[in-house]
Amino acid sequence: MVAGAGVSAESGLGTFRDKNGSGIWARFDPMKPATPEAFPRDPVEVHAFYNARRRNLITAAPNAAHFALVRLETALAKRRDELTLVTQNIDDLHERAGSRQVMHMHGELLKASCVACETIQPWREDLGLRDRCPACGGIGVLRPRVVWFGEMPLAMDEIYAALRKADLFVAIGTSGSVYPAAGFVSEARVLGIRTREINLEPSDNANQFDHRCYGPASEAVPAWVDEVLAST
Ligand code: BJW
Repeated sequence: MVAGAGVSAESGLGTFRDKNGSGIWARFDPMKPATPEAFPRDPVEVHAFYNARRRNLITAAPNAAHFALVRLETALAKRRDELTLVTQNIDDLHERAGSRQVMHMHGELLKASCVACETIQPWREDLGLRDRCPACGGIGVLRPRVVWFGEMPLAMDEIYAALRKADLFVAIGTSGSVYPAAGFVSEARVLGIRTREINLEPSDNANQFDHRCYGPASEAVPAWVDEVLAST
């Protein structure tokens, strides 16, 4: 399963390609800071963008979609089956809902990485140019532990290994516009795996899915989980 920003939208975290122009998304073009070139050019703005999102995340709460996926993971584990939950989201709402195994392919907002010594550490405060890396002591060398365009997403070997073993691939709340996640559905099809999209509206690659259901994640995900658990 691959999750996207739509899963956390009803927790108030916003999505990347929304056009409603509210909250932090009205103050920043969310795509501009998401490049490794933007950071050295304007670290103050990039830090401000992620600091605002980190503060928002800390006060947010998981929604019914996150909790339904915990229910699915737990039920599958009881019958020695497995849910591989890959998220493009950098929030920790799946973990806070109780998911035990989450692969964050685009990183985690509540971690910082050091560009000098490459140490990764938990980070819940605002991050800025005066912060010192607790590992190497360097100042101004910390960046959010997130994957920007042109950088290699995380855990790709594990993700492709899980995909090869899967009997169902589900994409939830993702626009299907950012690779490599957007390509998982075509890879699943080549492997003969059934595919399902759950979204508010058809994604960019909706026509590649065998099954599609549309509605807010807080309703559509619990309904689908009920369906899966009733049929097994
Ligand atoms: C709801 C809802 C509700 C709303 N209920 N649903 C072709 C092939 C392969 C790669 C490329 C390619 N062309 C270009 C590339 C490279 C590039 C790319 O994909 N660019 C595209 C713009 C085309 N990809 C990369 O660079 C990636 N790296 C890579 O490919 O490495 C290989 C490599 C390395 C080095 C050199 C060369 C190659 C890295 C991608 C990193 C993406 N990073 C970001 C920022 C992360 C940090 C942060 O959060 O700030 O990740 S960008 C942003 O987009 C973020 C997201 O995780 C990602 C995906 O967005 P998502 O989750 O789909 O959100 P939205 O907003 O797009 O969609 C929300 C959806 O929810 C919508 O469908 C709504 O309908 C729905 N929704 N409310 C249910 N209530």
